[in-house]
Amino acid sequence: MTDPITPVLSANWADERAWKINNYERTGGYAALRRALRMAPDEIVAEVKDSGLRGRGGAGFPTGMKWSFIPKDNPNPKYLVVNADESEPGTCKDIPLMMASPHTLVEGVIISSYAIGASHAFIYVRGEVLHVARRLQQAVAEAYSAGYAGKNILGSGYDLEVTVHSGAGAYICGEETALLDSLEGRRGQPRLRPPFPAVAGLYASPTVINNVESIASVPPIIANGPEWFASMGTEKSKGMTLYSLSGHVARPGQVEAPLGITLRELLELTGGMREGHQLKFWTPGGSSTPILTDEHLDIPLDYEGMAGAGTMLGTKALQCFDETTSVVRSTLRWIEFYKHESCGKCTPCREGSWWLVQILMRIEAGEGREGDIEKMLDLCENIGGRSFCALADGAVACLTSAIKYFREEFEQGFHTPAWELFPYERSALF
Ligand code: L3W
Repeated sequence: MTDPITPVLSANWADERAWKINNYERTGGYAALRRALRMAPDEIVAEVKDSGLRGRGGAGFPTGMKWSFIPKDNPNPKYLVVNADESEPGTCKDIPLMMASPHTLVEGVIISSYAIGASHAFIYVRGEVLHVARRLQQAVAEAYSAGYAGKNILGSGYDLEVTVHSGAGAYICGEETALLDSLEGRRGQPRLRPPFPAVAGLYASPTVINNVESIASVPPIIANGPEWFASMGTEKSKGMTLYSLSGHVARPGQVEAPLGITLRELLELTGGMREGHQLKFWTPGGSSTPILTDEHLDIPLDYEGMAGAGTMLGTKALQCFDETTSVVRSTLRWIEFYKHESCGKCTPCREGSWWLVQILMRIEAGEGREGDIEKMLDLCENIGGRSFCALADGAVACLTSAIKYFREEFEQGFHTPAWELFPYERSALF
């Protein structure tokens, strides 16, 4: 049994050549695929279900259950789509994974496609990260040459095409249905769900869309068995996972640890906050998840623990801010991001995020007006839950939670600019 802190996904990241197929094979790579091809597809789905793996892209939906939604009697081709459009602020786990060990993902793609009966798999990579797309293309080409992809994979009779597709740099295309529109050659905008992609996805055919980390978790599950994976983590949040640690911490970067670890424990493992400073607030899953404070340091980083604290585990992007940070300015920066990235399809998100930026800008400048906080909260109520996709919910989550914990800082913005209250930040800016 693996020690709960022994890395799984990042096990070979220290090897600078781990991305070459022969190095990956040397450390047991593609053994899981060989095992999988001897199994019936349904057995693989059952193993993934039994492992308790939940989607690592933000929502935590059970992966095996999602796979089992693919209708068996639908005559259309089935597709697997990997969401590699990592763009959530603070989130930096899939890109390092694909750079360090692209074959972990490629092997996961082939096993997962076989399990759901897909004939074609697409890896949709964020447009800005050309180096990642190149690395994946090379890995996919190596997999074809080795007989792991293409026709009659390892003599099994199973055929699979794998395509790496680069996006054009829009955050919204990380939303699964906007991603499908983009992949089909259209402007990426969310579709109404249901139907969910599992029933009508790419080209209106049954499609499984999973995050990079979810698919990369499949080979170790098939190699070591579902009980091994389920032995790590907590009762309902199983396995090891990648956390992105950033902000005012001593050692930012990716940390692999079990679900259910606390931020206090993670900070102890990684050297804590930068010297002489204390944690003020943090995000559990990037800026789309409500912020937390130092009161929440001991809450388990799992789906249940974070829901109990009124937030979401999300992408596990732990952005930590110390006492030198203006919460007003951070919130403004985040909402400017959502305003910029709103696809414009839904009025509450498109217009509401613009209005929030206007009000936050004056509060940041110390020119807030009486009633501005109530106005923002009212706007948030009319944005969240009133759009096609979760971008709108994400846009307001940071603001409502910031007001909940730091209302007085917003009120100070009625008379004092944030740069006077937090002079350190000003010197950092200019
Ligand atoms: C079939 C049903 N399938 C649900 C599937 C659904 C999807 C998955 C989860 O948002 C979150 C969001 C961001 N039949 C189904 C079904 N499904 N019911 O399950 O669905 P859902 O709607 O719960 O979430 P979502 O729309 O996938 C994801 C949060 O993640 N987030 C942002 C992440 C950003 C990135 C990025 O940068 N690329 O990942 C951060 O926390 O706010 O709440 O597959 O089809 N009955």
